[in-house]
Amino acid sequence: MPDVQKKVEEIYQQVVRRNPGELEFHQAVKEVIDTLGPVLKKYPHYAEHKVIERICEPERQIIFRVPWQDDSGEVQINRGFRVQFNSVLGPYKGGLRFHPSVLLGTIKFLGFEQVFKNALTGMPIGGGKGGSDFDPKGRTDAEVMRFCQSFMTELHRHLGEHTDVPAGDIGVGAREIGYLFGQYKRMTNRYESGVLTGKSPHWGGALVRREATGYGAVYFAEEMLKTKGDSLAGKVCVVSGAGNVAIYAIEKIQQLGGTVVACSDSGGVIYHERGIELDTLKQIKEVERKRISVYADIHHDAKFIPSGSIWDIPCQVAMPSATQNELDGTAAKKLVSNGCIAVSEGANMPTTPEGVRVFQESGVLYAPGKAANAGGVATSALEMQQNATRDAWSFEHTERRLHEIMIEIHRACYETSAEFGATGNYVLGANIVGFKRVAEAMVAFGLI
Ligand code: NDP
Ligand code: 2IT
Repeated sequence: MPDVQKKVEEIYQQVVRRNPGELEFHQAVKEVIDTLGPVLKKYPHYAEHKVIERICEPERQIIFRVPWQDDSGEVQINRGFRVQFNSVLGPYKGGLRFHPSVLLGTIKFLGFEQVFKNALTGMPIGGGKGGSDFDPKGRTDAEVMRFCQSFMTELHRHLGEHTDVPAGDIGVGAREIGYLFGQYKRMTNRYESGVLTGKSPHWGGALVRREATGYGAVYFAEEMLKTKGDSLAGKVCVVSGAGNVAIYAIEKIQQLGGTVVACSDSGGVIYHERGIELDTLKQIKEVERKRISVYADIHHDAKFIPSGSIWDIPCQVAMPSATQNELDGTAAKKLVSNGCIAVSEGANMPTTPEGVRVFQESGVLYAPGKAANAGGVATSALEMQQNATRDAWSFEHTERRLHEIMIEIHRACYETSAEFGATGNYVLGANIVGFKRVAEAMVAFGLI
Protein backbone atom coordinates (compact mmCIF):
# COMPACT_ATOMS: atom_id res chain seq x y z
CA MET A 1 0.00 0.00 0.00
CA PRO A 2 1.44 3.43 -0.88
CA ASP A 3 2.41 5.60 2.11
CA VAL A 4 -0.41 8.14 1.87
CA GLN A 5 -3.03 5.41 1.48
CA LYS A 6 -1.63 3.69 4.56
CA LYS A 7 -1.75 6.95 6.51
CA VAL A 8 -5.36 7.55 5.51
CA GLU A 9 -6.32 4.01 6.56
CA GLU A 10 -4.63 4.51 9.95
CA ILE A 11 -6.57 7.72 10.52
CA TYR A 12 -9.81 5.91 9.71
CA GLN A 13 -8.99 3.06 12.10
CA GLN A 14 -8.37 5.58 14.83
CA VAL A 15 -11.74 7.25 14.18
CA VAL A 16 -13.43 3.83 14.48
CA ARG A 17 -11.59 3.08 17.75
CA ARG A 18 -12.38 6.44 19.33
CA ASN A 19 -16.05 6.50 18.27
CA PRO A 20 -17.23 2.95 18.92
CA GLY A 21 -20.58 1.88 17.53
CA GLU A 22 -21.17 5.07 15.56
CA LEU A 23 -21.52 3.31 12.22
CA GLU A 24 -23.00 6.22 10.26
CA PHE A 25 -20.20 8.48 11.43
CA HIS A 26 -17.62 5.87 10.40
CA GLN A 27 -19.29 5.58 6.99
CA ALA A 28 -19.26 9.35 6.41
CA VAL A 29 -15.62 9.65 7.46
CA LYS A 30 -14.54 6.72 5.31
CA GLU A 31 -16.26 8.09 2.22
CA VAL A 32 -14.40 11.38 2.59
CA ILE A 33 -10.94 10.26 3.59
CA ASP A 34 -10.81 7.50 0.98
CA THR A 35 -10.73 10.25 -1.65
CA LEU A 36 -8.08 12.41 0.04
CA GLY A 37 -4.95 10.38 -0.76
CA PRO A 38 -4.11 12.42 -3.89
CA VAL A 39 -4.56 15.68 -1.96
CA LEU A 40 -2.13 14.65 0.76
CA LYS A 41 0.35 13.70 -1.90
CA LYS A 42 0.03 17.05 -3.65
CA TYR A 43 -0.03 19.15 -0.45
CA PRO A 44 2.15 17.38 2.13
CA HIS A 45 1.79 20.21 4.67
CA TYR A 46 -1.79 19.07 5.36
CA ALA A 47 -0.39 15.84 6.78
CA GLU A 48 2.27 17.68 8.79
CA HIS A 49 -0.44 19.79 10.40
CA LYS A 50 -2.58 16.68 11.02
CA VAL A 51 -5.49 18.40 9.32
CA ILE A 52 -7.47 15.21 8.65
CA GLU A 53 -7.10 14.00 12.24
CA ARG A 54 -8.29 17.38 13.50
CA ILE A 55 -11.20 17.58 11.04
CA CYS A 56 -12.48 14.20 12.25
CA GLU A 57 -12.66 15.41 15.86
CA PRO A 58 -15.58 17.79 16.61
CA GLU A 59 -14.55 21.02 18.29
CA ARG A 60 -17.29 20.58 20.90
CA GLN A 61 -20.15 18.13 21.60
CA ILE A 62 -23.09 19.09 23.77
CA ILE A 63 -25.53 16.48 25.12
CA PHE A 64 -28.39 17.47 27.38
CA ARG A 65 -31.62 16.32 29.01
CA VAL A 66 -34.87 17.66 27.56
CA PRO A 67 -37.73 17.19 30.03
CA TRP A 68 -41.25 18.22 29.02
CA GLN A 69 -44.88 17.41 29.76
CA ASP A 70 -47.26 15.93 27.20
CA ASP A 71 -50.93 16.96 26.91
CA SER A 72 -52.03 14.34 29.43
CA GLY A 73 -49.62 15.76 32.00
CA GLU A 74 -47.18 12.87 31.77
CA VAL A 75 -43.50 13.77 32.06
CA GLN A 76 -41.39 12.88 29.01
CA ILE A 77 -37.60 12.82 28.83
CA ASN A 78 -35.68 13.18 25.57
CA ARG A 79 -32.03 13.70 24.79
CA GLY A 80 -30.76 16.80 23.01
CA PHE A 81 -27.56 17.12 21.00
CA ARG A 82 -25.52 19.82 19.32
CA VAL A 83 -22.23 18.83 17.74
CA GLN A 84 -20.18 21.93 16.93
CA PHE A 85 -17.89 20.35 14.41
CA ASN A 86 -15.73 22.98 12.77
CA SER A 87 -15.75 26.78 12.84
CA VAL A 88 -12.75 27.86 10.77
CA LEU A 89 -14.89 29.20 7.92
CA GLY A 90 -17.61 30.81 10.04
CA PRO A 91 -20.07 30.18 12.87
CA TYR A 92 -21.23 26.58 13.25
CA LYS A 93 -24.12 26.12 10.83
CA GLY A 94 -26.40 23.18 10.29
CA GLY A 95 -29.85 21.86 10.99
CA LEU A 96 -31.64 20.23 13.90
CA ARG A 97 -33.18 16.80 13.41
CA PHE A 98 -36.09 15.58 15.55
CA HIS A 99 -36.58 11.87 14.90
CA PRO A 100 -36.77 8.85 17.24
CA SER A 101 -33.74 7.26 15.52
CA VAL A 102 -31.39 10.13 16.49
CA LEU A 103 -28.26 9.10 18.41
CA LEU A 104 -25.01 10.97 18.97
CA GLY A 105 -23.45 9.10 16.02
CA THR A 106 -26.27 10.29 13.73
CA ILE A 107 -25.61 13.91 14.61
CA LYS A 108 -21.85 13.39 14.24
CA PHE A 109 -22.21 11.97 10.74
CA LEU A 110 -24.47 14.84 9.75
CA GLY A 111 -22.15 17.41 11.34
CA PHE A 112 -19.13 15.94 9.57
CA GLU A 113 -20.89 16.09 6.19
CA GLN A 114 -22.02 19.61 6.94
CA VAL A 115 -18.44 20.88 7.33
CA PHE A 116 -17.57 19.95 3.73
CA LYS A 117 -20.96 20.93 2.33
CA ASN A 118 -20.82 24.36 3.89
CA ALA A 119 -17.29 24.89 2.60
CA LEU A 120 -18.52 23.92 -0.88
CA THR A 121 -21.12 26.71 -0.83
CA GLY A 122 -18.30 29.29 -0.67
CA MET A 123 -20.25 31.10 2.07
CA PRO A 124 -18.75 32.06 5.47
CA ILE A 125 -20.22 29.19 7.50
CA GLY A 126 -18.66 26.48 9.64
CA GLY A 127 -20.29 23.10 10.22
CA GLY A 128 -22.48 21.74 13.00
CA LYS A 129 -25.61 19.68 13.54
CA GLY A 130 -28.02 19.00 16.35
CA GLY A 131 -31.27 17.38 17.24
CA SER A 132 -33.11 15.05 19.52
CA ASP A 133 -34.69 11.61 19.68
CA PHE A 134 -38.03 13.41 20.13
CA ASP A 135 -40.71 12.09 17.73
CA PRO A 136 -42.99 14.92 16.58
CA LYS A 137 -45.32 12.48 14.79
CA GLY A 138 -48.78 12.44 16.35
CA ARG A 139 -47.89 15.24 18.79
CA THR A 140 -50.09 18.31 19.08
CA ASP A 141 -48.81 21.82 18.41
CA ALA A 142 -48.84 22.47 22.16
CA GLU A 143 -46.66 19.42 22.82
CA VAL A 144 -44.22 20.38 20.08
CA MET A 145 -44.08 23.89 21.54
CA ARG A 146 -43.32 22.65 25.06
CA PHE A 147 -40.65 20.32 23.75
CA CYS A 148 -39.02 23.11 21.69
CA GLN A 149 -39.10 25.48 24.65
CA SER A 150 -37.39 22.94 26.89
CA PHE A 151 -34.83 22.10 24.17
CA MET A 152 -33.96 25.78 23.68
CA THR A 153 -33.86 26.51 27.42
CA GLU A 154 -30.63 24.49 27.48
CA LEU A 155 -29.34 25.08 23.95
CA HIS A 156 -29.60 28.90 23.94
CA ARG A 157 -26.38 29.36 25.92
CA HIS A 158 -24.41 27.68 23.12
CA LEU A 159 -25.89 29.69 20.23
CA GLY A 160 -25.51 33.14 18.73
CA GLU A 161 -25.49 34.75 15.29
CA HIS A 162 -21.66 34.74 15.38
CA THR A 163 -21.34 31.45 17.29
CA ASP A 164 -23.77 28.76 16.16
CA VAL A 165 -26.82 29.09 13.89
CA PRO A 166 -29.18 26.10 13.69
CA ALA A 167 -31.92 25.52 11.11
CA GLY A 168 -34.31 22.70 10.17
CA ASP A 169 -33.76 19.11 9.10
CA ILE A 170 -35.98 16.01 9.41
CA GLY A 171 -38.91 16.80 11.75
CA VAL A 172 -37.94 20.48 12.08
CA GLY A 173 -39.65 23.03 9.84
CA ALA A 174 -40.99 26.57 10.15
CA ARG A 175 -43.33 25.65 13.04
CA GLU A 176 -40.48 24.30 15.20
CA ILE A 177 -38.13 27.13 14.21
CA GLY A 178 -40.84 29.58 15.36
CA TYR A 179 -41.11 28.00 18.82
CA LEU A 180 -37.32 27.76 19.12
CA PHE A 181 -36.83 31.39 18.09
CA GLY A 182 -39.51 32.56 20.51
CA GLN A 183 -37.83 30.79 23.41
CA TYR A 184 -34.35 32.02 22.40
CA LYS A 185 -35.64 35.60 22.35
CA ARG A 186 -37.25 35.12 25.74
CA MET A 187 -34.14 33.57 27.34
CA THR A 188 -31.70 36.16 25.99
CA ASN A 189 -33.89 39.26 25.80
CA ARG A 190 -32.44 39.84 22.32
CA TYR A 191 -34.18 39.96 18.93
CA GLU A 192 -31.28 38.22 17.23
CA SER A 193 -32.76 37.30 13.85
CA GLY A 194 -29.55 35.68 12.59
CA VAL A 195 -29.41 33.04 15.32
CA LEU A 196 -31.71 30.65 13.45
CA THR A 197 -32.51 30.21 9.76
CA GLY A 198 -35.54 28.72 8.10
CA LYS A 199 -37.67 31.32 9.88
CA SER A 200 -41.03 32.34 8.46
CA PRO A 201 -40.68 35.22 5.97
CA HIS A 202 -43.15 37.12 8.21
CA TRP A 203 -40.43 37.64 10.82
CA GLY A 204 -37.00 37.52 9.25
CA GLY A 205 -36.98 34.35 7.17
CA ALA A 206 -35.61 34.39 3.63
CA LEU A 207 -37.92 33.76 0.73
CA VAL A 208 -36.81 30.58 -1.12
CA ARG A 209 -35.29 28.97 2.03
CA ARG A 210 -38.24 26.57 2.14
CA GLU A 211 -37.75 25.61 -1.51
CA ALA A 212 -33.96 25.84 -1.57
CA THR A 213 -32.76 22.30 -0.85
CA GLY A 214 -35.09 20.61 -3.33
CA TYR A 215 -34.66 23.28 -6.00
CA GLY A 216 -30.88 23.21 -5.54
CA ALA A 217 -30.64 19.43 -5.88
CA VAL A 218 -32.62 19.62 -9.13
CA TYR A 219 -30.38 22.41 -10.44
CA PHE A 220 -27.42 20.16 -9.68
CA ALA A 221 -29.01 17.28 -11.61
CA GLU A 222 -29.61 19.66 -14.52
CA GLU A 223 -25.94 20.73 -14.48
CA MET A 224 -24.77 17.10 -14.51
CA LEU A 225 -27.06 16.28 -17.42
CA LYS A 226 -25.75 19.33 -19.29
CA THR A 227 -22.23 17.83 -19.28
CA LYS A 228 -23.74 15.10 -21.49
CA GLY A 229 -25.69 17.53 -23.66
CA ASP A 230 -28.90 16.41 -21.93
CA SER A 231 -31.54 17.97 -19.65
CA LEU A 232 -34.44 17.13 -17.33
CA ALA A 233 -37.07 18.07 -19.90
CA GLY A 234 -39.15 15.00 -20.71
CA LYS A 235 -37.43 12.78 -18.12
CA VAL A 236 -39.29 10.33 -15.90
CA CYS A 237 -38.16 10.90 -12.31
CA VAL A 238 -38.59 9.30 -8.90
CA VAL A 239 -38.16 11.30 -5.68
CA SER A 240 -38.18 9.44 -2.37
CA GLY A 241 -39.63 11.09 0.74
CA ALA A 242 -42.52 13.51 0.90
CA GLY A 243 -41.08 16.13 3.20
CA ASN A 244 -39.57 19.55 2.69
CA VAL A 245 -36.79 18.46 0.34
CA ALA A 246 -38.87 16.02 -1.71
CA ILE A 247 -41.81 18.40 -2.25
CA TYR A 248 -39.66 21.20 -3.66
CA ALA A 249 -37.51 18.83 -5.70
CA ILE A 250 -40.73 17.64 -7.33
CA GLU A 251 -41.85 21.24 -7.89
CA LYS A 252 -38.62 22.21 -9.67
CA ILE A 253 -38.50 19.03 -11.78
CA GLN A 254 -42.03 19.80 -12.97
CA GLN A 255 -41.06 23.41 -13.76
CA LEU A 256 -38.16 22.10 -15.86
CA GLY A 257 -40.41 19.76 -17.82
CA GLY A 258 -39.78 16.43 -16.08
CA THR A 259 -42.46 14.06 -14.73
CA VAL A 260 -42.21 12.72 -11.17
CA VAL A 261 -44.06 9.42 -11.05
CA ALA A 262 -43.39 8.40 -7.45
CA CYS A 263 -42.67 9.67 -3.94
CA SER A 264 -42.90 8.08 -0.49
CA ASP A 265 -42.93 8.33 3.28
CA SER A 266 -42.04 5.79 5.94
CA GLY A 267 -45.49 4.18 5.43
CA GLY A 268 -45.06 3.37 1.75
CA VAL A 269 -44.82 4.54 -1.85
CA ILE A 270 -47.19 6.48 -4.10
CA TYR A 271 -46.94 5.61 -7.79
CA HIS A 272 -48.79 7.99 -10.11
CA GLU A 273 -47.88 7.34 -13.69
CA ARG A 274 -49.28 10.60 -15.10
CA GLY A 275 -47.28 12.57 -12.55
CA ILE A 276 -47.62 13.51 -8.87
CA GLU A 277 -50.19 16.27 -8.24
CA LEU A 278 -48.17 18.72 -6.21
CA ASP A 279 -51.09 20.65 -4.73
CA THR A 280 -52.49 17.44 -3.28
CA LEU A 281 -49.11 16.45 -1.89
CA LYS A 282 -48.60 19.86 -0.25
CA GLN A 283 -52.10 19.81 1.23
CA ILE A 284 -51.56 16.34 2.75
CA LYS A 285 -48.03 16.92 4.04
CA GLU A 286 -47.69 20.64 4.76
CA VAL A 287 -51.22 21.53 5.83
CA GLU A 288 -52.81 18.37 7.22
CA ARG A 289 -49.60 16.57 8.31
CA LYS A 290 -51.09 13.24 7.22
CA ARG A 291 -49.69 10.02 5.75
CA ILE A 292 -48.92 9.72 2.02
CA SER A 293 -51.40 6.82 1.66
CA VAL A 294 -54.18 9.48 1.72
CA TYR A 295 -53.00 10.58 -1.75
CA ALA A 296 -54.40 7.41 -3.34
CA ASP A 297 -57.79 8.03 -1.70
CA ILE A 298 -57.92 11.36 -3.53
CA HIS A 299 -56.43 10.29 -6.89
CA HIS A 300 -57.90 6.91 -7.80
CA ASP A 301 -55.50 6.42 -10.73
CA ALA A 302 -52.57 6.52 -8.28
CA LYS A 303 -51.39 3.40 -6.49
CA PHE A 304 -50.29 3.16 -2.86
CA ILE A 305 -47.66 0.47 -2.28
CA PRO A 306 -47.35 -0.10 1.47
CA SER A 307 -44.20 -2.17 1.35
CA GLY A 308 -41.55 -2.58 -1.28
CA SER A 309 -38.91 -0.28 -2.63
CA ILE A 310 -39.51 2.98 -4.45
CA TRP A 311 -36.32 2.21 -6.41
CA ASP A 312 -38.08 -0.66 -8.21
CA ILE A 313 -40.08 1.94 -10.15
CA PRO A 314 -38.42 2.60 -13.53
CA CYS A 315 -37.04 6.12 -13.97
CA GLN A 316 -34.29 8.02 -15.74
CA VAL A 317 -33.50 10.35 -12.84
CA ALA A 318 -33.61 9.36 -9.15
CA MET A 319 -33.53 11.76 -6.23
CA PRO A 320 -33.28 10.07 -2.83
CA SER A 321 -34.65 12.76 -0.51
CA ALA A 322 -35.77 10.98 2.67
CA THR A 323 -32.96 9.70 4.90
CA GLN A 324 -29.54 8.05 5.19
CA ASN A 325 -28.85 4.63 3.67
CA GLU A 326 -32.26 4.41 2.00
CA LEU A 327 -30.73 3.25 -1.31
CA ASP A 328 -28.51 0.16 -1.17
CA GLY A 329 -26.55 -1.87 -3.71
CA THR A 330 -29.55 -3.95 -4.74
CA ALA A 331 -31.67 -0.84 -5.27
CA ALA A 332 -28.87 0.81 -7.25
CA LYS A 333 -28.58 -2.22 -9.55
CA LYS A 334 -32.33 -2.17 -10.09
CA LEU A 335 -32.25 1.53 -10.99
CA VAL A 336 -29.40 0.98 -13.44
CA SER A 337 -31.09 -1.98 -15.10
CA ASN A 338 -34.27 0.10 -15.45
CA GLY A 339 -32.36 2.79 -17.36
CA CYS A 340 -31.55 5.38 -14.67
CA ILE A 341 -28.87 7.79 -15.91
CA ALA A 342 -28.62 10.35 -13.08
CA VAL A 343 -28.90 10.40 -9.29
CA SER A 344 -28.92 13.62 -7.31
CA GLU A 345 -29.10 13.27 -3.52
CA GLY A 346 -31.54 15.58 -1.75
CA ALA A 347 -30.98 13.70 1.50
CA ASN A 348 -27.73 13.34 3.44
CA MET A 349 -25.85 10.10 2.67
CA PRO A 350 -28.94 8.29 1.32
CA THR A 351 -26.91 5.89 -0.83
CA THR A 352 -24.87 3.14 0.84
CA PRO A 353 -21.19 2.72 -0.16
CA GLU A 354 -22.15 -0.33 -2.23
CA GLY A 355 -24.88 1.68 -3.98
CA VAL A 356 -22.40 4.45 -4.78
CA ARG A 357 -20.02 1.88 -6.26
CA VAL A 358 -22.75 0.49 -8.49
CA PHE A 359 -23.61 3.96 -9.83
CA GLN A 360 -20.00 4.91 -10.43
CA GLU A 361 -19.13 1.63 -12.15
CA SER A 362 -22.23 1.89 -14.35
CA GLY A 363 -21.41 5.41 -15.51
CA VAL A 364 -24.49 6.92 -13.85
CA LEU A 365 -24.15 10.66 -13.16
CA TYR A 366 -24.05 10.55 -9.37
CA ALA A 367 -24.10 13.63 -7.10
CA PRO A 368 -23.42 13.09 -3.38
CA GLY A 369 -25.66 14.98 -0.95
CA LYS A 370 -22.94 17.25 0.31
CA ALA A 371 -22.79 18.85 -3.13
CA ALA A 372 -26.32 18.31 -4.45
CA ASN A 373 -28.29 19.39 -1.37
CA ALA A 374 -26.03 22.32 -0.42
CA GLY A 375 -28.61 24.79 -1.75
CA GLY A 376 -30.51 24.59 1.54
CA VAL A 377 -27.67 25.69 3.75
CA ALA A 378 -26.44 28.15 1.11
CA THR A 379 -29.82 29.87 1.22
CA SER A 380 -29.60 29.81 5.02
CA ALA A 381 -26.38 31.78 4.60
CA LEU A 382 -28.30 34.18 2.34
CA GLU A 383 -30.87 34.48 5.13
CA MET A 384 -28.08 35.34 7.59
CA GLN A 385 -26.82 37.94 5.14
CA GLN A 386 -30.28 39.54 4.91
CA ASN A 387 -30.69 39.48 8.69
CA ALA A 388 -27.28 41.12 9.20
CA THR A 389 -28.26 44.00 6.93
CA ARG A 390 -31.94 44.06 8.05
CA ASP A 391 -32.91 43.57 4.43
CA ALA A 392 -35.39 41.27 2.65
CA TRP A 393 -34.77 40.19 -0.91
CA SER A 394 -37.39 39.23 -3.50
CA PHE A 395 -38.12 35.61 -4.40
CA GLU A 396 -36.70 36.09 -7.90
CA HIS A 397 -33.45 37.64 -6.69
CA THR A 398 -32.90 34.98 -4.03
CA GLU A 399 -33.67 32.14 -6.41
CA ARG A 400 -31.21 33.58 -8.91
CA ARG A 401 -28.52 33.62 -6.21
CA LEU A 402 -29.32 30.01 -5.30
CA HIS A 403 -29.13 28.96 -8.93
CA GLU A 404 -25.74 30.68 -9.37
CA ILE A 405 -24.40 29.02 -6.22
CA MET A 406 -25.47 25.54 -7.43
CA ILE A 407 -23.90 26.12 -10.85
CA GLU A 408 -20.69 27.18 -9.12
CA ILE A 409 -20.65 24.15 -6.78
CA HIS A 410 -21.13 21.88 -9.78
CA ARG A 411 -18.36 23.63 -11.70
CA ALA A 412 -15.91 23.38 -8.78
CA CYS A 413 -16.64 19.67 -8.21
CA TYR A 414 -16.47 18.83 -11.90
CA GLU A 415 -13.23 20.73 -12.58
CA THR A 416 -11.57 19.29 -9.49
CA SER A 417 -12.55 15.76 -10.51
CA ALA A 418 -10.85 16.43 -13.85
CA GLU A 419 -7.77 17.96 -12.17
CA PHE A 420 -7.31 14.78 -10.15
CA GLY A 421 -7.78 12.51 -13.16
CA ALA A 422 -11.31 11.31 -12.38
CA THR A 423 -13.55 13.47 -14.58
CA GLY A 424 -17.17 13.27 -13.52
CA ASN A 425 -16.45 11.68 -10.14
CA TYR A 426 -18.47 14.14 -8.07
CA VAL A 427 -17.71 12.30 -4.81
CA LEU A 428 -14.01 12.92 -5.24
CA GLY A 429 -14.56 16.45 -6.54
CA ALA A 430 -16.86 17.51 -3.70
CA ASN A 431 -14.68 16.01 -0.98
CA ILE A 432 -11.50 17.58 -2.29
CA VAL A 433 -12.96 21.06 -2.86
CA GLY A 434 -14.59 21.09 0.59
CA PHE A 435 -11.55 19.64 2.33
CA LYS A 436 -9.07 22.07 0.78
CA ARG A 437 -11.12 25.12 1.77
CA VAL A 438 -11.35 23.96 5.39
CA ALA A 439 -7.75 22.74 5.48
CA GLU A 440 -6.32 26.05 4.21
CA ALA A 441 -8.07 27.96 7.00
CA MET A 442 -7.03 25.41 9.63
CA VAL A 443 -3.39 25.70 8.65
CA ALA A 444 -3.61 29.51 8.56
CA PHE A 445 -5.12 29.68 12.06
CA GLY A 446 -2.31 27.70 13.69
CA LEU A 447 -2.90 24.78 16.01
CA ILE A 448 -6.51 25.09 17.16
P1 NDP B 1 -38.85 16.13 6.47
O1 NDP B 1 -39.03 15.80 7.91
O2 NDP B 1 -39.56 17.31 5.93
O3 NDP B 1 -39.22 14.88 5.57
C1 NDP B 1 -38.56 13.68 5.69
C2 NDP B 1 -39.18 12.67 4.75
O4 NDP B 1 -38.38 11.50 4.74
C3 NDP B 1 -40.56 12.23 5.19
O5 NDP B 1 -41.33 11.89 4.06
C4 NDP B 1 -40.26 11.01 6.05
O6 NDP B 1 -41.33 10.09 6.15
C5 NDP B 1 -39.10 10.39 5.32
N1 NDP B 1 -38.23 9.71 6.30
C6 NDP B 1 -37.49 10.29 7.27
N2 NDP B 1 -36.85 9.38 8.01
C7 NDP B 1 -37.19 8.20 7.49
C8 NDP B 1 -36.83 6.87 7.81
N3 NDP B 1 -35.99 6.58 8.82
N4 NDP B 1 -37.37 5.89 7.04
C9 NDP B 1 -38.21 6.19 6.01
N5 NDP B 1 -38.58 7.43 5.68
C10 NDP B 1 -38.08 8.41 6.39
O7 NDP B 1 -37.27 16.28 6.28
P2 NDP B 1 -36.47 16.98 5.08
O8 NDP B 1 -37.22 16.85 3.82
O9 NDP B 1 -36.07 18.31 5.56
O10 NDP B 1 -35.15 16.08 5.03
C11 NDP B 1 -35.00 14.98 4.16
C12 NDP B 1 -33.53 14.68 3.96
O11 NDP B 1 -32.89 15.84 3.40
C13 NDP B 1 -32.73 14.37 5.22
O12 NDP B 1 -31.70 13.46 4.91
C14 NDP B 1 -32.09 15.72 5.57
O13 NDP B 1 -30.94 15.56 6.36
C15 NDP B 1 -31.77 16.23 4.18
N6 NDP B 1 -31.57 17.66 4.04
C16 NDP B 1 -32.51 18.55 4.44
C17 NDP B 1 -32.29 19.90 4.26
C18 NDP B 1 -33.33 20.91 4.60
O14 NDP B 1 -33.11 22.09 4.30
N7 NDP B 1 -34.45 20.54 5.20
C19 NDP B 1 -31.05 20.41 3.68
C20 NDP B 1 -30.15 19.38 3.21
C21 NDP B 1 -30.41 18.07 3.41
P3 NDP B 1 -42.20 10.04 7.50
O15 NDP B 1 -42.90 11.36 7.58
O16 NDP B 1 -43.10 8.89 7.33
O17 NDP B 1 -41.22 9.86 8.62
O1 2IT C 1 -28.41 19.16 5.95
C1 2IT C 1 -28.52 20.39 5.79
O2 2IT C 1 -27.75 21.03 5.06
C2 2IT C 1 -29.62 21.08 6.46
N1 2IT C 1 -30.41 20.43 7.12
C3 2IT C 1 -29.77 22.57 6.35
C4 2IT C 1 -28.83 23.27 7.27
C5 2IT C 1 -29.02 24.76 7.38
O3 2IT C 1 -28.37 25.32 8.28
O4 2IT C 1 -29.77 25.36 6.62
